[in-house]
Amino acid sequence: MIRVGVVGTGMIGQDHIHRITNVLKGAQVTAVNDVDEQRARQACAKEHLDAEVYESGIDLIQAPDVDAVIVTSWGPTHEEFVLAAIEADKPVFCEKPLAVTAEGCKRIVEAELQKEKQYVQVGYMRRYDKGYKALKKLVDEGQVGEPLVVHCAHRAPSAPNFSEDMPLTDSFPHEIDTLRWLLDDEFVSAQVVLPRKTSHSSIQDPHIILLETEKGTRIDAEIFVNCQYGYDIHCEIIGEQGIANLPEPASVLMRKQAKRTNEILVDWKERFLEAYDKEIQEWIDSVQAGKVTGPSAWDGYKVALTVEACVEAKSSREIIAVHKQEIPSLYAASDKLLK
Ligand code: NAD
Ligand code: ISE
Repeated sequence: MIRVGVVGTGMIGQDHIHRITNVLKGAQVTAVNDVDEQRARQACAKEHLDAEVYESGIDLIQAPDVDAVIVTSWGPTHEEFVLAAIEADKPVFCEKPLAVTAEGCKRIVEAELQKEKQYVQVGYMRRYDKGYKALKKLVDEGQVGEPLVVHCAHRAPSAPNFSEDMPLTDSFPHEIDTLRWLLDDEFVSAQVVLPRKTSHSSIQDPHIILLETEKGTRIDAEIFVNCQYGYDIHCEIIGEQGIANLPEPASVLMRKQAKRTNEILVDWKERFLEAYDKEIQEWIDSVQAGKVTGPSAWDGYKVALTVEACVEAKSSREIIAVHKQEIPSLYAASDKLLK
């Protein structure tokens, strides 16, 4: 049984604690920490857990009875905790973002390179979603031919706590990671187009992001985090031979009062429930096997480089190049395994 320590027991931290305790196999949460100690204690009580509550995340990471670490605290704290886990020789699952700057992600990559070992999995769960996996299989088999254009939309009902650039730094990273993986390609440039703003928010919303890849595929993505009507994720790949769409979540089609209706989910936790379960189960299995798989620190770094290009593109209104980086051999091997 893998003894897991969780740093950050907020919304998604509690969710992962719940799934490890009640749904998944092979691990148990034996240690927790949160800057809000009360929240850490409540998270344990909710799951009837007899876990030790640590005063600091670093103490938890260094504790001899913690085998592996989950970091689900606020984004700006991730880098410190991930570096501490690598230093302590412990596998670490870090929710997105790996770090809030590309420089921070690079420091994590360098720490792994120095140890010549991968410790980190980043929480890009869409790679574990059944629909995205089916889409990738189809693309890999060449069923729609070479992908030429991709249309994406990432819509959430409301995001009252978002600051100005968070649709780009907090929501869009999911598309960035998924598209690199789906297309087996890298981004070369980013442009951000700002449409008329919704009156339901004080920040710019929606955004349209245009990305270009090394192979020349063009992507347009609408990120609309106050769309009101639901949590709705779209991805349409236009290939040389045909078009492939991400499947919609299953939902009963109802005919009533002269209308045909389908429900639309409103909560991201529901939309990717199975994907989160699969993601964390595979992480536990990989920890047991002694070889971390899944989205790597390198993937987290590549996402951060693209996010930085998007933020600069938004403020400058120009097309901004995404920094090109050669993949170190440590990551090249595991990258192949994932594809
Ligand atoms: P949250 O605010 O609900 O929870 C974060 C918790 O971290 C809080 O309880 C806070 O007190 C704690 N915390 C902050 N600083 C800390 C520190 N230094 N040490 C220990 N605890 C600390 O936020 P959330 O929605 O759970 O998000 C957490 C992270 O997960 C974010 O990085 C977010 O982007 C990511 N996230 C990912 C997904 C996904 O779909 N993969 C979904 C939601 C959130
Ligand atoms: C949130 O942080 C997530 O990661 C969700 O998966 C995402 O869809 C949402 O837009 C983000 O705010």
